[in-house]
Amino acid sequence: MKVEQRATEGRTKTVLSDKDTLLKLYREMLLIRRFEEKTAEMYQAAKIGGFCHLNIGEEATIVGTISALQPKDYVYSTYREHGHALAKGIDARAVMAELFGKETGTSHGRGGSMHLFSQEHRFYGGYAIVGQALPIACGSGYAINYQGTNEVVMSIFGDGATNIGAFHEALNVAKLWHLPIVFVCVNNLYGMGTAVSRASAVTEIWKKACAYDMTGERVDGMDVLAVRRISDQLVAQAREHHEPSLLECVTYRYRGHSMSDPDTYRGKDEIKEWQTRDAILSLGEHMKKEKMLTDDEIQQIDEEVTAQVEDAVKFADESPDPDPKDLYRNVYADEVAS
Ligand SMILES: Cc1ncc(C[n+]2csc(CCOP(=O)(O)OP(=O)(O)O)c2C)c(N)n1
Repeated sequence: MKVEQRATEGRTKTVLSDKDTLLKLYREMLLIRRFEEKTAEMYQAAKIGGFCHLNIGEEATIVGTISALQPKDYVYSTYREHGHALAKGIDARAVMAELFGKETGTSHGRGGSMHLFSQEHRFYGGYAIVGQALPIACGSGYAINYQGTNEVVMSIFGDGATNIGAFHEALNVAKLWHLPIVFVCVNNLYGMGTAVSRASAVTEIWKKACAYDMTGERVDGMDVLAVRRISDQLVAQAREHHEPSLLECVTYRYRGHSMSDPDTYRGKDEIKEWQTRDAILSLGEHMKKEKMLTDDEIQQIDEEVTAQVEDAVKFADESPDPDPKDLYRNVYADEVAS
């Protein structure tokens, strides 16, 4: 499928050609790919329990959007969030340990795959309910305005979430109150086994922004440089003018909805066709053509990233389980002094 972009390219002046930036984007996408491949392996080996949703195929959308943020900006995600957590700078060890249910994990092993969280990294989860995080992201946006600071909130969700009431409530209030939020819809064309055209009356999700008089953009979510360029603009719009926006990134997940999905609702040819546009391979080819990267360097980056993931697995495996006596810890917040 050829994604028809909006006139984004024409509006965009920035050209992303700095070698260090491109290398960083490449390495981050590869880390997510290798991390998720290993996660699938560990799930099959029963080291990881519960539900588990992978980001494989969506790396350009993840890295292109989140890399446009500053460390103090906020990210809210969904249950498909391992890649988002890594892109926000959380250590692969802490993410893998959380998947293993260990005390050293981001949520001390209490959250698992769907509930990664790190206050330090301003990564505010990890939500299992479709559309759940959007109004909560508005709360962070409101707090930023109230406190007069200039952080930005990025709220990331799937196409399925845009048919949920909370999506419309959040966009309405964000526009009304001029909240500094970039709403990012990861349109991977399916919500579990349901194609977007069977669930949404409007399949071009960016158009839903017009109901709230909000900037709406659509970008090829397999092209990390295109995603980064438009994200830079929308993040600047949120930071400088406190205006929210909706960005639709059209992408594809190569694997089933979750590890337990037999993936029978779509043809193998469709998956193969999307894989011909793989974002990591494309950026590698682009950098080779521009003489920024050689085959040997690509091999070396892969070895380094693979070693990082192996180290995360070893760390998770050797980490302690939570102590049963702490079962009720963190169930309720500590009492706040009045
Ligand atoms: C309110 C609610 N309804 C139904 C579900 C069951 N459910 C889990 S994932 C999912 C599909 C969501 O698809 P989408 O938002 O496109 O995200 P993707 O999985 O494609 O990343 C559904 C219906 C849920 N978790 N929450």
